[in-house]
Amino acid sequence: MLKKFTIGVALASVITTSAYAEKKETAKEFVERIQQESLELSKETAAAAWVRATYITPDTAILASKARERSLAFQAKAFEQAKRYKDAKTDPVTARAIELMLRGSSAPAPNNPALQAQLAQTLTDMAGQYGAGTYCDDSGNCRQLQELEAVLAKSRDYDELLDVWKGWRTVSPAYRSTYQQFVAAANQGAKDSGFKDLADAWKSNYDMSPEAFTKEADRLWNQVKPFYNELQCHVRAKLNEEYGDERVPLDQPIPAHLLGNMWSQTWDNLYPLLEPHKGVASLDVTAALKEQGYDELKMTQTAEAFFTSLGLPSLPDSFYKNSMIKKPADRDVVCHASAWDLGNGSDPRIKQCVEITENQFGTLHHELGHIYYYLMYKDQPRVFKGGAHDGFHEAIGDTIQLSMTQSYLKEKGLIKEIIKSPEATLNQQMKLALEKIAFLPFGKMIDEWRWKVFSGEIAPEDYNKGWWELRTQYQGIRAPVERSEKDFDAGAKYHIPGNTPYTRYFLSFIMQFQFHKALCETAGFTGPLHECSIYNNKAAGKALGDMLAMGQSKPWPDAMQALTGQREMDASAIIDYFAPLNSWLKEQNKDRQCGW
Ligand code: X8Z
Ligand code: ZN
Repeated sequence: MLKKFTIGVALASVITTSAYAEKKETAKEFVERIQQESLELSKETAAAAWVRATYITPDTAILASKARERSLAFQAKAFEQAKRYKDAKTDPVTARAIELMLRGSSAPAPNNPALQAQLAQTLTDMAGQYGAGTYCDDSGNCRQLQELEAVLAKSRDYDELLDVWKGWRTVSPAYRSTYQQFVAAANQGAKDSGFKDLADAWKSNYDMSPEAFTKEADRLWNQVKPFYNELQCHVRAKLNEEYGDERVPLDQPIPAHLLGNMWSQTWDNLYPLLEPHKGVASLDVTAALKEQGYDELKMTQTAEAFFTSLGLPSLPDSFYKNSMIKKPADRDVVCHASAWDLGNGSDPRIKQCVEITENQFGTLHHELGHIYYYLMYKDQPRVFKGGAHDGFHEAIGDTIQLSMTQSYLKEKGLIKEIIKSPEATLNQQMKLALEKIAFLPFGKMIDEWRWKVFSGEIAPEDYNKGWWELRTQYQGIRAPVERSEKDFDAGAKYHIPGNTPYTRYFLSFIMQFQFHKALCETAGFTGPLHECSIYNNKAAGKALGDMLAMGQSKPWPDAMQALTGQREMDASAIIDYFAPLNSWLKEQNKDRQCGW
């Protein structure tokens, strides 16, 4: 999750300015005052939220929730004031600032203080319950999420997989009604801020109308859908070989617990089952990290070294001092990885329960992508501190990971030899597609569900039914056992109780290939993109850093253009990147009945 404390989140309740003085304030003065006050208040909100996320107790719930409530009260008031400047004649910078202030945050403040409290409390409670979530099986073996995830990653035992899949989903029903209360309060907040509902508010963050954004996301999905369908078809066939016709019928959606991931969102843990050419160019980075004694710190520093190789600055000492990179043994924390922009750019931190695996190594790069965004835009006015849009923020660290090629890994001693052959390319592409292509429909459907929940199209009594309809429609997967409205399967995914919008990741997974392509061109690379690494390339680093430094001071197409020369999001880069795998999959599937 990307935590940002923009005006939306952190506005103080201490406006003492009289109505008369407010009236005389120019738009520019108004923007300056609000930023100042919001900065002041955010110290408290952020400190409380950090302590809450890294120390889950009933006491920290009270502190974080109260701080959030104060912040919402300020937000509501500032929003009311900002409306007056909506069409004010002013300079372009101030006009952009006002426009951003009038955008919907992920949880806009309702005007009613009781609803502000309800919003603050429901959010704090749900995230805490998710973070502390534990499943104890019949034999009294109690495990938390990352332990359960490890089973899904490795085991191929149908019943064991089913047990942990169902087990994790015993945690979320406890906050199903809390979620309903959250929706009521946040929807009211969206309405009080001039939006139809919370979905409308979320979709209004992309420098285009909400309607245009819906179409845009659909357009991108339609670009990648045929490729996803090929992948799904092939994976189903391989799982059918592994588990048999009864468990994985060839004309049905895939049972969700067999895909190597708690939410079936990325499937790269199935790579051993799906490796096109057995044993060619072994890519077991996890084993290498373990063998070479990497620990949490060394993994983080190695990720940092990629960014500094581009000419970007070193992380401040405070980053290592204040971040949480290891799961504490003695207390509950929210393990879901996140990056935090504290201290007005001077105290960036990550929070991640790092394990020594390739996946976690990737996530560290992802989080540092957020951190480098914070560092590069730290001198922007507060209101411009943010990604060009939220998908940009999510895409930076992932773009770097696309440069972790065989040559890079060899240089770091994480693989023994570089193997260049069509077979090796296919293997690599399969592994990456199981992460990047498998993710796309998941990235899209999460907010499809929420948009419908917020608009009322999915009623509270249909939460679970609506969830599984979309899971099947988009991903071609199904629940492995009968589910009911006693369950809250959407709530088993962090971003639902954490209330982090999710379309950002769908966009990111598409844009990161555009970014990779552009940076490789800047670096003067002329070969196939899957062989390009921008490691050590200062020209690419400069192009990236310049874009990051813009923050959200300009509409996102300007940032996109600065980096790529294009003004649009476009899936052709990701499709082209995977061209070898795409044609191989079509060949594999030619006698199969695809679809579900
Ligand atoms: O939540 C995250 C990051 C933090 S912003 C670890 N991601 C999504 C997820 O885990 O579901 C990264 C990719 C998708
Ligand atoms: Zn992120």
